[in-house]
Amino acid sequence: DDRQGAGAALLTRTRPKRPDMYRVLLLNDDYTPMEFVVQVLEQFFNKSREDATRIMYHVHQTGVGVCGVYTFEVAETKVAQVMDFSRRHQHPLQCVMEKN
Ligand code: TYC
Repeated sequence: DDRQGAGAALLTRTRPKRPDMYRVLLLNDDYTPMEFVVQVLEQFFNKSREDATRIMYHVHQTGVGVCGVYTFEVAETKVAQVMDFSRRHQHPLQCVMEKN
């Protein structure tokens, strides 16, 4: 056991536990241009043109699609970046996160 001191023993874990993971999702709408969605997937989710196009069509056809799975803080940041980018371009594109 590598814990040291009462504080460490009582307040912390010896083994780091796997962090909760969150899916970041894009939602379909009738107005955001397909090319803009592909650009979002390339820029914020590091997708290739091919993967970005596949994900965009999946969202277009089913209503929702997974952009990636991240820890809470990273997922939160991605959602905020996409929502800000979409708002600035006056597109209604919605990006949300949900616990895995
Ligand atoms: N449905 C949009 C259109 O026909 C394209 C689109 C795809 C919008 C995915 C949002 O998350 C989205 N222009």
